[in-house]
Amino acid sequence: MRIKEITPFIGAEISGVDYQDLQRPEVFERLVDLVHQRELAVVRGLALTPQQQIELASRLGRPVPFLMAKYRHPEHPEIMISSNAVRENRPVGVARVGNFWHQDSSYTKDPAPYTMLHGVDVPSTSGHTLYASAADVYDRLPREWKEKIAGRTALHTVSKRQRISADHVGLSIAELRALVEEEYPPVEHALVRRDPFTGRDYLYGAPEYMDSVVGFDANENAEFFALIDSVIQDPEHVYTHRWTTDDLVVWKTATTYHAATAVEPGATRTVHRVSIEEDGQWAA
Ligand SMILES: O=C(O)CCC(=O)C(=O)O
Ligand SMILES: [Fe+2]
Repeated sequence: MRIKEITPFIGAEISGVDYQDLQRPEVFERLVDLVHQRELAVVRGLALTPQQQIELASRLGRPVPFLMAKYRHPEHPEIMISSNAVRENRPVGVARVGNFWHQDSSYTKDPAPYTMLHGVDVPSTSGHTLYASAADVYDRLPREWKEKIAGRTALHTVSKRQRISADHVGLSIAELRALVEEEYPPVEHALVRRDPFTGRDYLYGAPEYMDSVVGFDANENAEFFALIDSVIQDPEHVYTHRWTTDDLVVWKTATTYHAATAVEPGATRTVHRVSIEEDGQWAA
């Protein structure tokens, strides 16, 4: 087993382990520890069946079946197929998942703490995933902004990113908005939180999943969102994960900002995604 830090800010990469090796508790615990300490861990070249991916996920917590049943893996509801492929005129999975900067499911009250992706069919020259550490983002905020946001909360919402589905045909934008608000009412989260594993403060909230900071006026809000967009996306502090087949990538959802990049025309990309709820075992 070889381990290296990917960047000084985020990520650890493990190579030279297979599924059998990960059955050894000390090897699996090393992986979990790297996720906790580095926000994100990549295991390169880990061939896995869907069943094995679910087995690994269930040692980290409780895999949760994806909300929309039609995009679940047909035999394994815990796996969501994130894919732009089309087979027999039907989409194999959900296309364009997470193609904007976000922290997973922050618009919900209690997001699952881990996400795990397995690269099943991945192009090498596009469809990368960008990652930034929310603790590093917080560290890089100007001091006056750290003071301005101290103790504040923000309203998180999925409405900016709501997808139009067949059920929505005929609705006005206002009606659609009302429907989304009913299904996913805005939730309030503290803007600055402390990671129990590293003890570091981190920023919680991405502009695409936030409505506003409570107590900010429209100008302050716009200024703050523009600032954090630029801090999150600073190329010097972003890790670009270029997928290779059978990469397993695991991250802490709260402290990891990420964005999937576009897939080049003509290429297909399929990753298997498992969202993992806390079951207490790894609570700090
Ligand atoms: O497929 C990817 O590159 C990541 C998409 C994403 O945001 C997610 O799976 O949470
Ligand atoms: Fe995501």
